[in-house]
Amino acid sequence: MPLRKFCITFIAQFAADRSWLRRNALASALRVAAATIGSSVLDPFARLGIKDALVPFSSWYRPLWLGLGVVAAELSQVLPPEAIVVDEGVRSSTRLLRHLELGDGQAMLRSSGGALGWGVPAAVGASLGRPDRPVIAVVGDGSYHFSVQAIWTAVREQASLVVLVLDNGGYLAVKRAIEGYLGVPRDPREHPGTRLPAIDHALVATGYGAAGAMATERGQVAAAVKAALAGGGVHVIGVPVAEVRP
Ligand SMILES: Cc1ncc(C[n+]2csc(CCOP(=O)(O)OP(=O)(O)O)c2C)c(N)n1
Ligand SMILES: [Mg+2]
Repeated sequence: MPLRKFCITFIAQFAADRSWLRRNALASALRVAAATIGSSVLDPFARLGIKDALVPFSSWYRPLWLGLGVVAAELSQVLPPEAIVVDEGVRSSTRLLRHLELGDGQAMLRSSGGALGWGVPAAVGASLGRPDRPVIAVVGDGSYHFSVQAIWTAVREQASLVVLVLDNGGYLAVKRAIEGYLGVPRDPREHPGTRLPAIDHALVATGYGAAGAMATERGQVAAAVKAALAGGGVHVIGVPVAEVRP
């Protein structure tokens, strides 16, 4: 198959695929293909990062991620009046908090320290300490995996909580720190060890006995959180989100 036709077929298949995980896997494959072939056709896509490369096609392409404003708005819709929200969203936090509407009876727990892995255990503690109040943790995909085993504790201790994993594909804060060090707004090069592609965070949680779900489209965050709160127990919801850059 000529290279041009291969590329068009590949990107069309990528865009049409309904599975977010498969689409990410295809994006990774495209990067590998670009590195292997070194083609002038594929290189721009891989160098820019596939998400950015697809922006021009956004009128017909269903995005891979949700905007944080959308996530916050949907969460605000379904937060019970006495909810406790735990935030370890790292780079996503500012935008999330800007759009999240919290009332007087609702509480927000955050850490002033920078040690990752605080969020999920803090949410477990909040739930065990205040079983009368719904607990919702919002954590980065990296932060989640720093202490994911706390999900097992939560299940074992019969806690009730909902964990939203904001999946921006890895350690964005580390990438941003490298760019800050270089003094550039965006460094298109690969930064080794900063990507966490194609992890099914919800499925990992099911291995610990929790319920897992994905929210990939508008309306699904609100629906998934509402259903999780109604059902009780421990729920992890994976939410692909946009990278936040200044
Ligand atoms: C215990 C610990 N290890 C490493 C770091 C360095 N670190 C700071 S932010 C970050 C990435 C966090 O990733 P994620 O939770 O996905 O948030 P994002 O930066 O993508 O918004 C890392 C590894 C840290 N702060 N604490
Ligand atoms: Mg991340």
